[in-house]
Amino acid sequence: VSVSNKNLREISPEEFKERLASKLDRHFEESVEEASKEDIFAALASMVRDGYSGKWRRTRIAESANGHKQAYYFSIEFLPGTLLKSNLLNLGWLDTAKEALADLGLDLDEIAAVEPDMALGNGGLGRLAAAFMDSLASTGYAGNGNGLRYKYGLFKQKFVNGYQKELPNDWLKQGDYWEVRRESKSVLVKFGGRVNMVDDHGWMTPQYEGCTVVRAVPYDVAMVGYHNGVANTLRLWDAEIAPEDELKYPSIADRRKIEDLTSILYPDDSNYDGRLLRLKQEYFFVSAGLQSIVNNFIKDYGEENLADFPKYVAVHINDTHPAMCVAELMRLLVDGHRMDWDEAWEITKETMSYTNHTIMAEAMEKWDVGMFSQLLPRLFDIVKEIDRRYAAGLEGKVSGDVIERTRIVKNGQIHMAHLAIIGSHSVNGVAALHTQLLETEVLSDFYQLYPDRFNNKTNGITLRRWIQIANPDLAKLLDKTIGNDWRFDSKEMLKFEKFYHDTATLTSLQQIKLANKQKLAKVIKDKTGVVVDPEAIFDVQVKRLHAYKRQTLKLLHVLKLYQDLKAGIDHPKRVVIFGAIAAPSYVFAKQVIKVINAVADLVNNDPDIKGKLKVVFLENYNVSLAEQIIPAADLSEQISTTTKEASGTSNMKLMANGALTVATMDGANIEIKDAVGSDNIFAFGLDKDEVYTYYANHSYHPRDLYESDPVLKKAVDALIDGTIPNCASEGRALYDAFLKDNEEFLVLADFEAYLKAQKLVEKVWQNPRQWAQMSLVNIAHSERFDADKTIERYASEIWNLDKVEFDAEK
Ligand code: 26W
Repeated sequence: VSVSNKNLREISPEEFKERLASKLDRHFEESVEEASKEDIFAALASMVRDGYSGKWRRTRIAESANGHKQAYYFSIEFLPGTLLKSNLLNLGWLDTAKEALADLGLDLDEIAAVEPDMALGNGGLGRLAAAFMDSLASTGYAGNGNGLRYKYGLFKQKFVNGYQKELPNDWLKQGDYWEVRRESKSVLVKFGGRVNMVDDHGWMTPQYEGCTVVRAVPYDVAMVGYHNGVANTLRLWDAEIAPEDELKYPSIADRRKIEDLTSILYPDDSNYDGRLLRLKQEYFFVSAGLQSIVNNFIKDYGEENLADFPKYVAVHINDTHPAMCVAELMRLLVDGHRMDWDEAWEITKETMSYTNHTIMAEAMEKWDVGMFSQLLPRLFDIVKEIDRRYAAGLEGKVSGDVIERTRIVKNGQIHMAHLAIIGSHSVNGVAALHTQLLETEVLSDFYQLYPDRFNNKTNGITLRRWIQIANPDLAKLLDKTIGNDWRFDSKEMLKFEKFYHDTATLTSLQQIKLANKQKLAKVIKDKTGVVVDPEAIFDVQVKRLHAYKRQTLKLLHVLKLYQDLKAGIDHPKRVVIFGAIAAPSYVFAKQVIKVINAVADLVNNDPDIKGKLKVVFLENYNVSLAEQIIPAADLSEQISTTTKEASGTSNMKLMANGALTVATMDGANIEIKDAVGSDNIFAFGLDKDEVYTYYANHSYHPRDLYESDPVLKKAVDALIDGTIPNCASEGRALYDAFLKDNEEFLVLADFEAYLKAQKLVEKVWQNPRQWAQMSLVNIAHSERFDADKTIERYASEIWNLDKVEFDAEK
C-alpha cells in the first residue's frame, strides 16, 4: 500500500456522534438516551462496516485486477475474539469513539463487552491464525483465510464444585455483526458413494455414484488493515442442503445430518481422535476453499493458464488438518481440468506450504484407510497414487527403511503430516528450537530427503490488540516517551530502552501496572468473590490445561508457599492466577483443575495465611478475558517441559505488557531470553539435552528425588495427606502421576530449580525500581514478536507475495 496514514483520528468526535445518532434512529427508532448497550453496540458495528465496506471492495478489485499473487491460509481454527475495538483501532477511530461515547455518558468498554467472542478455535494455533489475518491486512498483502463457520464455538467452561463443566457456546445467537453470506459463491462438496473411472475421449474420468452432496456456503468476514485502506477476507464455510437435494431431505432430522457438519468445533487440543465427523469437516473446508480458488483463478486468468497457478496462488496448510489440500488440488487439476499428473504434481508442490505446530506424538493425525476410503473414495485413490509414486521415486536411492518410515499410506493408516510434507515446497516450525527438533528428531528422515524445504518462522502476536487495545495507558506512555511511530513500526519500541534510568518513566510504568491490577482485582472479585491485594505479585499462568505445560509445577510451588506461610516463613504477597481450559475428555487435565480449585479454597480461606497468598482460577479463559488479565500480570509462567512447547504465544503477550517471565528454555522462551538478555528473565530448568538424555536412558526416577528432598516430599505429600479437603481421588491421581517411573513431563526434576528461580523473583520484587527496569526492557524487546514481522517473513520466504498497490481512496 502506497499510503501509510499516520492520522490516529480519522474522523472527529462530532461526526462520530452524528453518525451514531442517525444509525440508532434508522435501525432502532430510538435516541442515544433510550438505546440499550446492545443497540448501541449494533449501531457502532454498523458504522464500522460502513467505514470499511469501500476498502473491502477496493481491495478485492485491486487484488485480482492487478494480477497479484494471493495467499490462502487454510486453518481449521480461527480465534479472533471480539472485533469491534480492533476494527475501530485499525480504521483509526478508536480514540474518537472513546471520546465521543464519553461525551454521551457512555463507556466504550462496557458497550464492547456485549460482543460475544468469536471463539472458533482452541488455543495457540487458532489464535495465531487470527493474528496472521490481522497482520496480512495490516502489512498490505493479499492474504485471505479459509476455514469453518462453526455454529458452536469452543464450549463455555464453568466450575461446579471445582470441577470443569462444559456448556455450549452459541455465539451466533446474538447475531454475528461482521459476516456476509455470499450465497452466489457456494460450491458443492461430495462425500461417500462409489467412483467408476470411465474413458471419456481418451481421459480416464471419474463418475460419482450414490454420493452425498453438501452445499458449502461461504460467510465472509472483513479483515481490516491498520490505517492502510486494505481489507482482506476471512472466508468461513457453512454446510447446507444442496438446492437440487431439497426433496431428498424432507424431514428436519435428515437436514440436520447434513447441517451438523459445521455445528461444532472439536474441543481437543494436541490430542488426535480419528472421528468421522472431523474427517468430514476437514475435507469440507479444503474442497470448498480450493474449488473457489480454482474457479476464481480460471475466471481471472483462464483455464489455459492453469500452469501458472503457483504464480498467483499460495495455499498454506496450518497444521495437518487441511493436509488433504495436496490431494484435493491434484483431483481438481487432473480430474477436473485434465492436466497431466506430473505437471499437476509440480504445480501442487509449488502452491502448498505447511506449518507444524507440535511435536507431541499423540497429536499426529492418521486416518484409518477404511474410513477414509469410504468417505472419500476418489481422494483415497489419489492419495494412494501420490504415495506409490513417492515410494517408487525413492526406490534404490535411499534405504527401504527410510521409504517405509516416511511413506503416506502404511499399516492401514494415512499419515497426514507425511502427505503435507511430501506435497509442499516449504515446511516450517514455529520457534527456533521447535524447528531444530523437527529437523533432528521428529521429521529427521524428511529433513535428510528435503533439507531445503525446512525453515523456521517464529510465531508472533498482534501487538495492536495486546498493547494498543488491552493496555491503552501503556500505549500512551510509549507515545509520550518515544513518540507514536511505534504504532506503525514496532521496531521503534526498542527506543523505550533509553528510558531505563528515567525515574519518571519507571514510576509511570509502576502506576500503569498498579491501575491495571486494580481493574483486574475488581474482575476477580466480581467473578469469584475472592478479594486480592493489587499490591501483591500477580503471578499468571494462562494457556490450555495440559500435562506438558505443567500447571502442576506451579501447583507444587503454591503448596510449598502455603506450607512456608503456615510455618511462619515469610514471602512477599502473591496472587497466583490461572486461566486454562481442559479438553472435555482429558481426564488428567480435569483432575488438575479440581485440585487447583480445592487448593484455592484452602489457601484463600485459611486465616493463618493472612491474605499473603491467594489462588484464583478464572473460569472460561478466552481472548476477552486474556485482554483483562495480561495487562495486569507481573509474572509470566512459561514452565513447560523443555522440548514440548512448540512456541507458546502467551509468553509474548505477557512480556509485551511488562510481565517478567519465569521460563524453561523451551519454545520461544529461548528467543525471549535472547531478546532481553539473561538478566531480564528468570530462566531455569532442564535443557533439551538433559531431557532427551532422560528419555533415551529411561533414567528418570522421580521417587528417588522425592525420597531425598524433604521440601519436595512435603509439597507432594500435601496431595494425599488430607491437607487439601474435597479432592482425595484427584490429589492421589496427581501424586501417582508425579511419582511414576520415567514420568514424561519431568515435573519433580525441575522442582528445585523452579523454587530457586522463584526465590530470585521474590528478591527482585523487593526492589521495585529494578523490577520496573526489567519490565521496561521486556516491553521494548517485545517488538521482536510482532506478528507483522512474522508475516513479512512468510510472505517473502514462503509465499513469494508482493504488496498490493492501490490508491486507498479511489
Ligand atoms: C488433532 C488434534 C490437534 C488439535 C490441535 C492436534 C494439534 C493441535 C494443535 C497443533 C495444538 C496447538 O495449538 N499447538 C500450539 O500452536 C501454537 C501456535 O503455533 C504454539 O505457540 C504452541 O506452542 C502449540 O502448542
